[in-house]
Amino acid sequence: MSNLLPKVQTFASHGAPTFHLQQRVGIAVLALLLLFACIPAALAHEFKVGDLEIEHPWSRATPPGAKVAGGYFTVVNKGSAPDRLLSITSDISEKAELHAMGVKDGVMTMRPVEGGLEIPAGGKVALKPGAYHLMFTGLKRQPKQGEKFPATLTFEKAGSVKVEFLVEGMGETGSGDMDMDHAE
Ligand SMILES: [Cu+2]
Repeated sequence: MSNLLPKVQTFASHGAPTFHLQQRVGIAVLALLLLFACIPAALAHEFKVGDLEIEHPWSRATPPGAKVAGGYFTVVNKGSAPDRLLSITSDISEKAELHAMGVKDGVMTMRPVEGGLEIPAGGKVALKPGAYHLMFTGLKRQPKQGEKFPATLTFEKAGSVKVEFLVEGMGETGSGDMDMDHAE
């Protein structure tokens, strides 16, 4: 690295054609760097609104005729005040509900979360199979593996943000998943 600078100066002193070549190589290198810089961002698949980061929203392909699909993601709150996930809308279903899992009389059940889901200041909440999750109810069509469908999440303080749910395979369960009957 230490002998690079004198060489560059030598080339530059040869005049314009060399300079143009160096400039072109420089642009090509820059383009490559930009390309590689963009790839991790695309894979990360995350969205931001205010102090909140929504990481990797995903759903699951459903069998023909299914009326519900799950929705999962992690919300990270980088702010110093708690926020609250209030509602979700998507064109893929009539409604989307926030559900919590719990045990009632020894049976795992799910119930709607009343009053929204708190995202603690400086904390995070993971929506995943077997825990808090979204339920897209009244599906208008079946989500297909590999596609992304848009949805809007609305938070009490941060406001609304458009996200995209990546549809994973039907067998994608995540840890602790329960084979629940989601019928209403
Ligand atoms: Cu549910």
